[in-house]
Amino acid sequence: MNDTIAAISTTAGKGAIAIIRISGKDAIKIVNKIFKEKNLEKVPTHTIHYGHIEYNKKIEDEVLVSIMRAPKTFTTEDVVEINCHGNILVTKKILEILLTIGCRLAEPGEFTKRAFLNGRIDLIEAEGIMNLINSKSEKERELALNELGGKVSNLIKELRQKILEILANIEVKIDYPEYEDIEDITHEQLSKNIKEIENEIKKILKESQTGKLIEQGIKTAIVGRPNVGKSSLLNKLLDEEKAIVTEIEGTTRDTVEGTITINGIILDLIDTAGIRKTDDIVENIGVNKSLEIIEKSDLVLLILNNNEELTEYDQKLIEKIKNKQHIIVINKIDLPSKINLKLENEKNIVKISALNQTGIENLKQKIIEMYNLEQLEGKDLTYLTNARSLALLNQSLELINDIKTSIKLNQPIDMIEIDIKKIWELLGEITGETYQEELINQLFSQFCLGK
Ligand SMILES: Nc1nc2c(ncn2[C@@H]2O[C@H](COP(=O)(O)OP(=O)(O)OP(=O)(O)O)[C@@H](O)[C@H]2O)c(=O)[nH]1
Ligand SMILES: [Mg+2]
Repeated sequence: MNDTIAAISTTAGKGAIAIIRISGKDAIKIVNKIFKEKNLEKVPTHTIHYGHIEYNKKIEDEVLVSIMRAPKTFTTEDVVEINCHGNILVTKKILEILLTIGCRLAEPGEFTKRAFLNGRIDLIEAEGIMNLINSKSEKERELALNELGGKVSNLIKELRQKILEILANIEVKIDYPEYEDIEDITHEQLSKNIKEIENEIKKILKESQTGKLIEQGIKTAIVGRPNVGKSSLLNKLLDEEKAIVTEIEGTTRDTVEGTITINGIILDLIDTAGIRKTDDIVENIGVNKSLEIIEKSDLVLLILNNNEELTEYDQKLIEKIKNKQHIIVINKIDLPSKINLKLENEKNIVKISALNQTGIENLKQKIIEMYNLEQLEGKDLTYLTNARSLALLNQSLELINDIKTSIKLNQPIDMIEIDIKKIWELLGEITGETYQEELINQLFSQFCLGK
């Protein structure tokens, strides 16, 4: 942490401008050595300076240099940003010079890591930065901004505060038994307190499921026998002729993918090869892949042909998707109905004609209902999304179950207190208030270089 780090903070492609970022106690001194026009060590903080980078009497580029002195900077250290021309040869050259005259190349995520270690942001905010950089939809961007802005952190901090109060109550009685006016915390009281904490954790976990949808989208597989109209449906949903449609069975042999957004949620659509028994080697590989895709997807759209009786393969597929989130789509309703489908208790059936483009909106509406996407509009997106945090919340719930058992068994309060403390620590790992160095290194290494 004592050295001064540098990295190119913009992407490697061509652009009008690229930014090289330098952070550390010698940041200004080092850049000053190659800035031609003026003495940057003398300029006020948070100012921008026009000039040239010169090294070994050679001008390398015309630049704007931002000087930001500690502590009001991203890392809380002295930070300099060089805006140069956006060509990889130019940026690399300037970076090389910086590395020769005293900077060390930053590791991926090291700027953000310093911001965290110096206490400017917590782990949820750091992860928010990463999520913002990686966000693919408008909703995901909003969610990341809430993480970044500390809203999500506050949720956890409030929960920890409540636990701390319970702990304080217990401790006071243990440390000062002579104070008669402090009431003993009873098992009954404790049980009530723990129930409250449990409810809050469960609420965050439940809402986080939606967060996961926003972040990861819904992997949607379109499956069915050959020729039922899977590719036709994909094309209609995407509003482009992405997959080949013919009257020949087995047209789609490998998967075709596309993406649509419904109420801000990304649907990753995968059109698959029609499922049947075949001797064609290529088609057979496609069929097996289709079966695999069913396993891996979040939502299955099983397409059946309204104009044909169900076959053995249709039945097999209905059986296969029974325990998955699914919608049965009966296609070709423009043709006479010959389908003999009896499905009691099946709520999710939609009838369409991919050819005439009828029922497509109903299908979308069904998906909106299934995932409560309606409610997502205007909803406060304050919840945790990453697997690390969710695992910690689940561990906390397990401990709560242990505590509930201990209370039932009337175990001494100071024994139970140990588990309560553990929950407090686990929740601290979410925000990074309690952390292990190894975890921190691993986490920040997932960041982009220069961030
Ligand atoms: N009448 C009618 N024909 C349709 C409809 N949807 C698709 N078809 C026709 O059915 C045939 C097969 O359509 P595809 O979309 O290629 O079917 P698929 O399920 O992708 O078939 P494979 O890729 O072979 O598994 C084509 O001739 C389509 O024009 C529909 O709603 N009504
Ligand atoms: Mg097809």
